Amino acid sequence: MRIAPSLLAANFAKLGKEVARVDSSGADWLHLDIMDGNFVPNISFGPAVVKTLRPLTSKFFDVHLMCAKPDVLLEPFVKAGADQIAVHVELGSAVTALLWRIKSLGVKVGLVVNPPTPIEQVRPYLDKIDHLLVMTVNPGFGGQSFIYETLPKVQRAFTWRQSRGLSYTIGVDGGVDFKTAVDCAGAGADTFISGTSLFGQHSLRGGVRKMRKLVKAASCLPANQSVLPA
Ligand code: S6P
Ligand code: MG
Repeated sequence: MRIAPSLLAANFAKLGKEVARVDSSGADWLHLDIMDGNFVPNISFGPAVVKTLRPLTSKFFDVHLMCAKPDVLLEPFVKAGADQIAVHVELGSAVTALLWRIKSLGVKVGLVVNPPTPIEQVRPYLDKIDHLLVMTVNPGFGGQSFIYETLPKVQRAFTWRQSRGLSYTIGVDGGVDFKTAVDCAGAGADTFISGTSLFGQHSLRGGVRKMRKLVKAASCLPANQSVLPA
């Protein structure tokens, strides 16, 4: 069970303080959204910013690349301190090489699937990844409403993991709040990316604690069983 605040919803005017807030929040990962203005219609930040944040926390840096040409960015993000890098399955024929490259750089390997993309497209890669991220909004902007039609994908990912004896984590990203996180946990998600909802709490620590408690109670996994260490 992992709770991952998404930095995209932080106050960028005081990014260092926001990372310190995450550091003391009890969250497991810090989710970092990288947008290139091409794969998605928005731009966020790059490896230079991540590098400046790395000394501020020992939290697991989960880098979500929403980029049309992520190959040139992999090494810079690893050097900047990424612990995991996730690329989109929508990149098609480039995906196999990207997953191998991420692994060869010594960080965990993530694969992301957008709402309109059939979940079957991730199937050939499941034994090559550490993390599967199901987008629950169309990526590009924080603060969007959760798309409920994506939940069956989480259920399929959960079933495939069990039936094939695999151990990838199953994340959900977009519109994840205290209600939708519970619905995702019931469908099989174990990793909850939340931007607007968590950063909107007066106490980030309180928000993380509340979300963890709710998703634990709704989880598909027995209380004593975790897929991977947090
Ligand atoms: C969605 C965005 C996601 C982010 C986002 C979630 O457009 O690209 O990948 O992780 O920060 O934010 P929120 O506000 O929906 O929880
Ligand atoms: Mg994201």
